[in-house]
Amino acid sequence: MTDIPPSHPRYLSLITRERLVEMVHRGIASEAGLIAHGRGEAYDYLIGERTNDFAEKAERAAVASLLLAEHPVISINGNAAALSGKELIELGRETGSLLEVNLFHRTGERVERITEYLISLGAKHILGPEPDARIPGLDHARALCHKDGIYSADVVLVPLEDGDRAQALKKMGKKVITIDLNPLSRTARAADITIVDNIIRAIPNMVSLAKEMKKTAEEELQKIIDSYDNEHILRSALEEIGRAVDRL
Ligand code: PTJ
Repeated sequence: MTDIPPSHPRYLSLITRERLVEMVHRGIASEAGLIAHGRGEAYDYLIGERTNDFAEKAERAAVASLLLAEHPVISINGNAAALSGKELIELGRETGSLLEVNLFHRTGERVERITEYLISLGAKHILGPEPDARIPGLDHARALCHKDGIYSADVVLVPLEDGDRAQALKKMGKKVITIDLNPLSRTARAADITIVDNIIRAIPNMVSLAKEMKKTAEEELQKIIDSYDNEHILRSALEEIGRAVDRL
């Protein structure tokens, strides 16, 4: 890894990049994942590289939805595993969600590597390597999933997702939660809850929220969900981007 001094003003961003590059070499993230990350970084600049109010509200509604779900599943792709593997496992534990490795650029070998990597981080049970169902309406290997996992989930968290698959999951009647720094992406617009935040901030926030909200009464959690308006959240994110000029 390149030696980056912690005093560098872009330290966090630079070590995150280094981490992703290393994960590409380890066969966990895909090469296309680097491009996806670059796009995310650009939007992160525009929202001030912080968790804004609109993201905090979405994170809260997302955690409430996972806690109230019958069968919540967290879908993990290469970038998500590389950047937030440990914290995603913790979120699964705190919300009672199953974890499923589900890839856009799917190869059996990469699913295996990500699964082994998550197990090395402490995951007890990971779905992914032996898919036995398909998401209807999608061709190719990206449709593959587990019957007991994503296929039968009522609520699914799909961070950094491809627009097509997010829409296909919606068509299956699932509640779709995404984390996407681009509020204009097809995924961001298709989802029921869009967290416009960097996954490296969003997941730790959601773990803290889950620990706190686990003790909240179901009716209170339901109120959080009922008062949530994703259209408004996406507009607020775009307004924040419009205010980037004020931060000059
Ligand atoms: O590991 P695989 O094969 O499943 O592939 C994963 C990627 C991410 C490469 C694949 O799903 C893909 O190509 O995704 P897209 O269509 O590029 O969409 C990714 C979205 O995530 C984009 O809108 C980015 O702005 C956003 N994004 C990128 N990095 C982050 C992010 N959002 C939150 N946090 C990030 N760190």
